[in-house]
Amino acid sequence: MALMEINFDGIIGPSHNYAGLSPGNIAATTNRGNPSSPRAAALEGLDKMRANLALGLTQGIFLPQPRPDHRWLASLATRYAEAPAHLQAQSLSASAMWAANAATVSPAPDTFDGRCHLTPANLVTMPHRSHEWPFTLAQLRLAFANPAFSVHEPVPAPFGDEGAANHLRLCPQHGRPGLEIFVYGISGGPYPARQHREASEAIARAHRLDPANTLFVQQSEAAIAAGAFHNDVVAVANENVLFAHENAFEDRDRFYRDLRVIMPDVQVVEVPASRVSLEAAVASYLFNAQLVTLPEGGMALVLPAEAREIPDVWQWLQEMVVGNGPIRRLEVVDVRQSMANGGGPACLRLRVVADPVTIDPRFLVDAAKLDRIGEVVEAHWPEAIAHDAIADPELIARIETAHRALVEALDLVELIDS
Ligand code: SUG
Repeated sequence: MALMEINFDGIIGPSHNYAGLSPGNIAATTNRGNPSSPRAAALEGLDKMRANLALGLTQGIFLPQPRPDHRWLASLATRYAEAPAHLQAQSLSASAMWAANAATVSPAPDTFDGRCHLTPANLVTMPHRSHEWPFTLAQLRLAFANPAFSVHEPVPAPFGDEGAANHLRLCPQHGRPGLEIFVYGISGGPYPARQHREASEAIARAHRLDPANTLFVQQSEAAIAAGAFHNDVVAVANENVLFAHENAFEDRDRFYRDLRVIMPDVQVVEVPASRVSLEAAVASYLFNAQLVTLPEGGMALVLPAEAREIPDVWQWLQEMVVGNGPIRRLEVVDVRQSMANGGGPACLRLRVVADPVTIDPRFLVDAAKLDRIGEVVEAHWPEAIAHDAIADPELIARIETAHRALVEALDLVELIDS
């Protein structure tokens, strides 16, 4: 088995818009009501995937979800045209683009049965995200149908689970056994803590993880209150490196102590609050970077362009790459349309460690396939969505036609007609 890390990016759907649906997500609430550019958003996402392919990384995709979600509206005894405005917005959101919230993934080397386990996130805290999981589950079952994988049902409500965005894995190499860290919230000032410890514990049990190599760590309340609604806004890990803000965890000293007992050679690259405040970390999304191992060796940090625009952040990063640490390269990508809803480069991808031959090839991409997807986007995705346009039946018809065109181009019709 040639196990490697594969990043699955959510293709940004044709209904991408700014509805301000996530309290505690400062970018999303601040940009509420602004016009969106779904076409530009999707093209930015494709360019990010192209940049990762150019680094020599293996890339996968997830389909956008059919929107509006008529099944969800029917379960609420309404239909799109008659639904109140907030239900229209919640049923139309393209939020499944943030694939880091699709599922929690435990690679095969970490599990007792030697299979790679995936549990779709229930996302119950935010109404617009709470109806993503059925389609996500169907998509995971199709992409990972091979017996090398075990795909679970989501954890039941009321225990909130937001998937890989609150999960860190440290290991000597991706294909070797690792330490899995589940980060949960208890409270965050006025904002909800979206990841509940009970959900994380249920997933660790279902994934048959070794309790000796599993940690449950509380996210700091200050981080949630500053707008880090997911832990991946303040920390990211790759192989033996943890890159985190000093104030990411509630009891940092204890966490680092426990970490070093299990993994003595862990390298913690910590950004002190005296250099980059939590607020600057949230505004720049410097931790919402993809920390990746390059095929030629060494690690790169794939950062959003916003990180270059905040002087304290960029200065710190410049000093870090010329220092003696494990992260030696910075790659900047432009995902502004997603960023304006609080989703950076790392939010847009789900990492899976697997042998690519065990994955349905329709979910893997090369440059040529990205070009084909780009053509569908150019031809069908709305150029703009104004805030007050979401009630317009013509726009909805256009969104649905665009989605269908992509599903057909990717030969995945069985997924929406099931
Ligand atoms: O759940 N934004 C998403 C952003 C998710 C980012 N993901 C990670 N950090 N992994 C959220 O808050 C905003 C949609 C709107 O308001 O229209 C939104 O859902």
